[in-house]
Amino acid sequence: MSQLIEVKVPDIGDFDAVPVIELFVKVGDTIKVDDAICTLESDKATMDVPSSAAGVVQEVLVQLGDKVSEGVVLIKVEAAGAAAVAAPAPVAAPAPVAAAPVAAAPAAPAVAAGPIEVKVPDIGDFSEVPVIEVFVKPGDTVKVDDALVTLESDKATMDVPSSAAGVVKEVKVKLGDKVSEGAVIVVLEGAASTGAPAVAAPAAASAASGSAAPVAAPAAAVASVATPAAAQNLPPVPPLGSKVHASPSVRAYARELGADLNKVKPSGPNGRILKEDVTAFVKGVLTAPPAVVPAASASLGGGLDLLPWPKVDFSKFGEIEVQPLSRIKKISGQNLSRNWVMIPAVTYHEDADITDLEAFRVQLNKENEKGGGAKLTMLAFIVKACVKAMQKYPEFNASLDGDNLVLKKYFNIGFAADTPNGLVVPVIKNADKKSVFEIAQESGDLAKQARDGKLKPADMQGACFTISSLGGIGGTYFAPIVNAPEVAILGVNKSAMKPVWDGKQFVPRLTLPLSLTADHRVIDGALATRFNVYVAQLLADFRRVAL
Ligand code: CAO
Repeated sequence: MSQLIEVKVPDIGDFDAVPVIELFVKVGDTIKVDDAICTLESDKATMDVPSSAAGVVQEVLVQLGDKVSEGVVLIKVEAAGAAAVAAPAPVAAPAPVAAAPVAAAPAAPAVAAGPIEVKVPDIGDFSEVPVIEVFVKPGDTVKVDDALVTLESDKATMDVPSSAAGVVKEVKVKLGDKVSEGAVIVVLEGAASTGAPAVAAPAAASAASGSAAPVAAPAAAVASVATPAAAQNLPPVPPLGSKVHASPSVRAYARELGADLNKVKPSGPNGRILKEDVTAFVKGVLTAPPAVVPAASASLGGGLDLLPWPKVDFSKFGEIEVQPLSRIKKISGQNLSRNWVMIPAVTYHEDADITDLEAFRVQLNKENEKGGGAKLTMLAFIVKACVKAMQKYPEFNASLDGDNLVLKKYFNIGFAADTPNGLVVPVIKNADKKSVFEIAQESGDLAKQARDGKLKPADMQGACFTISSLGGIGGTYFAPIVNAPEVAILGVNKSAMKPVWDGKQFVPRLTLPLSLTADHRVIDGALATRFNVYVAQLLADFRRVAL
């Protein structure tokens, strides 16, 4: 008859509320006695919890990141027969290799400098355990808690930390040596010891409780090891069921670098991951060219999945000349590419009737000629109209910051300026507080400085909204690219006389084409069109700006 057996966290000595960092089983898995169920890792120790029962996993009661203590049920296993059930009788578990108590004991008096032997502490039931890694050599300076060697039996991997700080005078073990409690690992000198290592008492691990007849329990219920105290964060989540074979110090090293041990190719004995393997993996990731994703997976939509840029020998087809891109073109090119790719932008078009405004502008400029004042430009009127529209529709004076929308209470307007070296965007600060004359004067000055390459970084910072005017050149409509982190940009082309139906007849009206591109994450189509219509109304009758 089948029966359900709870597999619990056995006695793990002094440890309590230890996070589950790896989980090796899932519902439906068939496991044997001694198969690892999960790995627990505190800041002091990494422990594999082996199963005390054999059978099929019916329930997994813990998740990655859960904190567990002795007695917590990890899984429920349906055992096919009595022979598969583990003994409820307590078995001896290896004691945790205590590292921190050495360093943490504030009361321990400092010992005068001199040779100090660092020995294998109490490692529970283990003896004659092979040394599989040696981390130090003569001349190295070690701190208390630094891993000196890794020992590995068939049940446990343990880092032996140093119980003192100092300079390594002699390393008494080499790879493959078998050591037991009390064996000298290194001799340190010129150091102050913090006292004798305090080790946790050997723990008795109770295996899974089952109601059936007891059979032989696993020899070591918990493998206990020490890690550098610094490593506290959980590593990248490994895929369920995978078993990474690495010492605690290597795990800590991988965690520090953010390397997923499941992806690291082991080169150590029995498929063990060495520190060098982690280093090689990280180097490989950093130096690898961007992966070309096969077309089949491109359709899944992850990443950009772009083909590499075409490499063509143009000289094969005719004479060529190679010119390096200007600094401005290189910088703006990167920004434009990012904005084009990352912003779900839509462009909305509107025609503004500027017949009266243009007549007004020409009239004012005539009057002004006599006084020698700044020439009024259409751009200055458009800046003023946009500020008014942004005051009415504040979403246009905003930036996305994660899940937040940052609404600005100031009105700085950038305008695209074409220069011999490329496009720059000087900014008219606090345009809401400036007159059209002042804006015309300032934009003229900034445009000149831009063409002369004299703009300072501060002149190009802090814009809330941008206007790109091609009106002096021509064009009908275009689709400008939003200048992130702004959420909208207004493109302007050359005004032209167009026949407009006034209800009775066609009349010639000076029409200004507007092209508003807006970030759809912040501004939807209805709002964008309202903004555009409002700007057109303001330009059609500029008295509205004063309202
Ligand atoms: N319709 C008709 N005529 C226009 C006009 C418009 N929308 N805008 C300007 N003009 C006229 C001006 O009145 C001026 O005529 P006059 O010499 O007879 O007075 C002439 O065109 C030249 O104007 P301008 O372009 O030099 O001056 P501006 O103040 O309008 O613009 C600036 C200044 C800096 C915006 C402009 O010089 C510029 O660099 N524009 C290019 C912007 C750009 O490259 N945008 C594309 C960026 S990519 O998205």
